[in-house]
Amino acid sequence: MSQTPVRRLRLGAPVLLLAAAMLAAGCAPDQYPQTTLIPRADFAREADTLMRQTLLWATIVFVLVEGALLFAIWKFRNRPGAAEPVQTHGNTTLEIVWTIIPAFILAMIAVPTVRTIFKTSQRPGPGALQVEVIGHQWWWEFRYPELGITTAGELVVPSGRTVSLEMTTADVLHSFWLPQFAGKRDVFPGRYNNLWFKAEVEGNFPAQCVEFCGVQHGRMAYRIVSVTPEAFDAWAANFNAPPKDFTADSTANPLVREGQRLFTAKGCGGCHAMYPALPLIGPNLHHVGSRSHIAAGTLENTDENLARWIKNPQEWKTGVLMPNLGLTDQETAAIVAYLRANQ
Ligand code: HEC
Ligand SMILES: [Cu+2]
Repeated sequence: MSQTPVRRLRLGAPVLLLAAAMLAAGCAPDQYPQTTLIPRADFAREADTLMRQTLLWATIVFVLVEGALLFAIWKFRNRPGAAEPVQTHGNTTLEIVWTIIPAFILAMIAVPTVRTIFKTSQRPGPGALQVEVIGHQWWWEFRYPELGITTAGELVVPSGRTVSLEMTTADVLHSFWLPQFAGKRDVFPGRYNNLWFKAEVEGNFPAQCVEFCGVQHGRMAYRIVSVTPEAFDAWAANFNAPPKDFTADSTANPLVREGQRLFTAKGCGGCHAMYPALPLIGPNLHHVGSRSHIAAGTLENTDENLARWIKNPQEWKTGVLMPNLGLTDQETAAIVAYLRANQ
């Protein structure tokens, strides 16, 4: 009998598993993976260097200890007629050596560890871009006090400039993580924790809340969008422009005007602000049309996904704190057009 089907299955299984995992994740692989192993900022490099140094010492210890163990097993294995090996009780030289060597290795790990802890706990100096990070069930809010900006889901930063994050939560504990740029810090109600980094590259990087915070913790993602300083200034200037009032503009697209009317009539404005710096219960939606993702970084910002979300947010994020407002397809399309026009 041929074994081909079995072999094909064996080869196919890992490929199928990978495909299934990607389907489960619901997305194509990101341009940049969500990993700490490719540092792209000063803070992340500190942690990475420490990790590599510690790993090096651990590898040396592992090779020496396992090597000695294997050697002893081989050398003193039982052989027919072999005499009992020499029995040693107490050897001062040996004891001094095996106390000094581990003490030396521990010092080689402890000194850089403590140094890195102190260095990464320092507050950045003046000139850093201040951003307030606020965790919510289940999305992250970003406020730029110096720029008068409140936004959500995407932390936009200029590359080459230190960003100082003051972080807290509006409800339960969450943990903010910048995989490629810095470490993780838990956020607590009524307390501010700091984290800082200076992005070395531009790009759109995925990240994820890392403290279990309720039913939709898994879909509490966000993006770190690093852009050139010029692009950042342009983004901030554009963001600061007040929202357009299409209802007052008789030449505006009627669908967009209807969308703006519905946005107020259906109560969206009770939870969502359209003004640049106004925080409300839900994410600030000023310029939501220009974000790369919606639903806390979990859905690509296409017209289809925006409509799907607005029509029934509970379908994608069960238990989410945005109610299903029972909109018709037409009403949804009008609101999508309005949100898109405001960017
Ligand atoms: C009771 C408050 C509430 C109301 C009313 C409400 N929302 Fe929301 N909305 C939220 C919350 C909370 C979120 C964040 C959900 C999450 O991702 O966990 C959200 C998320 C969103 C998002 C995604 C934003 C992003 O960047 O991820 C959009 C778009 C949105 N709402 C549009 C609307 C529209 C349009 C309406 C009116 C039809 C509306 N919302 C009504 C609370 C509300
Ligand atoms: Cu969380």
